[in-house]
Amino acid sequence: MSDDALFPVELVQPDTHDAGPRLIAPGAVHVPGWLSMEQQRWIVDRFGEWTRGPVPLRAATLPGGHQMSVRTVCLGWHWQPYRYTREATDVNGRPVLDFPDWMVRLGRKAVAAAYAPELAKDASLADLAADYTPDAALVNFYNNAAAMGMHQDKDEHSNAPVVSLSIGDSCVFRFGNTETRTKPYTDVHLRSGDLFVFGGASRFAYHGIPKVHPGTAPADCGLSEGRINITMRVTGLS
Ligand code: MD3
Ligand code: FE
Repeated sequence: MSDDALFPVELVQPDTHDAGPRLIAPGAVHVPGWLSMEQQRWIVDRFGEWTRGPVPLRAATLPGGHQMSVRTVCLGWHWQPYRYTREATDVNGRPVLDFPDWMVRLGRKAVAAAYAPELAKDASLADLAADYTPDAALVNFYNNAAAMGMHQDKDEHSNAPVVSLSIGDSCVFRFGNTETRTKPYTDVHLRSGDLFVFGGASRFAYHGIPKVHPGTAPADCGLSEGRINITMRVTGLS
């Protein structure tokens, strides 16, 4: 018998994942396993619809000419480096899809779950949930080779929280600081169904995705390979 049958390589690193929600930094809360498998499959079905157009999944080209490895489709407002528009003028000029009402409701539930007073330890954050009205979502797709470098999200004219949902393969999420794109940072494993909310003092922190772990998607999440990440935002635009 081979040694790897006796001592199997763990695809998923044991970590604090089963310990429940945790505060990573002020305003940054990780809620593992927040979406049910049924909700994940339903969202994956919607993702299939969104990618059918009018604007296809596309890898954005940064001003230096570098093309991102992550591909994105947007809802509500189309993000292009580094602004939001109603038409995808950097892709095919077509209008962006509407931001769905169900996603506004999901965003509110997400902020309420993450900023429950006993978790966030900041009562002012708990008040944000009821009025939270995201109007843009970036829906990112990562294949096995995709990664996202350390960056800040500051194209929004609002300091409202960002809600992040992960489906499919797990990844390493690197959460940094607001001052530099380098250390200190905290690496967190994000898995299918996880919620992460970034608000308050964490809203403008540097962050990135150094690595996706191929073959780690749960069989019943609806995605056989790759990783989907939805980030809901308040653009502050009209
Ligand atoms: C922290 N996406 O779309 S989600 C992005 O998994 C982005 O696709 C990553 O970074 C992904 O901009 C990370 C977590 C995330 C999203 C937005 C944030 C963390 C954030 C904004 C501010 C602070
Ligand atoms: Fe980001």
